[in-house]
Amino acid sequence: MKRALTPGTFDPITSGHLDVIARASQLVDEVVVAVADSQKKGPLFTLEERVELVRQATAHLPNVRVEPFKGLLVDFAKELDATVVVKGLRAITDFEYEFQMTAMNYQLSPQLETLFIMSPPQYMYLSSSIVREISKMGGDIQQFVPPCVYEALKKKYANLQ
Ligand code: COD
Repeated sequence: MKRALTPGTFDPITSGHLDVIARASQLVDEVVVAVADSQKKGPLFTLEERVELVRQATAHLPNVRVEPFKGLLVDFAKELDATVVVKGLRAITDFEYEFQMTAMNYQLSPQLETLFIMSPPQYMYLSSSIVREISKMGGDIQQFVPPCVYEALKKKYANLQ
């Protein structure tokens, strides 16, 4: 069985993330969406909330499951017997950061392959941080996120006001 990890912070999951996960699920037997703790990023949603939103957003994809993780991605891949990491690549600004992480992961675990799926044009500039900002300022983010995230963001910012 070929198992891939699609890791991220998913704070929150966007349509761009979902596109990568769905396309990865066509390539392997099973995709595990690995939701990182990412405490140093000071996420808006808790780890449990992010996992739950990813679960709801990917419920229609039968070979996708969602797991939280803390610690190194390479260790989590070993634990789950995953041999591939699939990530999304947006416009050029992503490249240096992704390149650095891929190079370090390769040093730590050469047998773990990293594949990149290029973002389609409509999601090329979409990020969780932009979605959070637009939502916080009352803008319409419906076209950028799954419905569960739209509702969760509305609720989160209403509670924070
Ligand atoms: N279109 C396509 N892809 C997208 C889009 C989009 N619109 N938005 C995001 N993506 C891709 C990103 O390029 C990334 O590959 C992935 O989705 C996740 O994005 P984020 O922003 O949710 O997550 P990040 O970048 O914060 O995730 C970083 C990790 C959690 C993967 C990384 O920090 C990690 O592996 N942490 C674990 C600790 C570890 O092993 N550290 C050492 C790394 S060398």
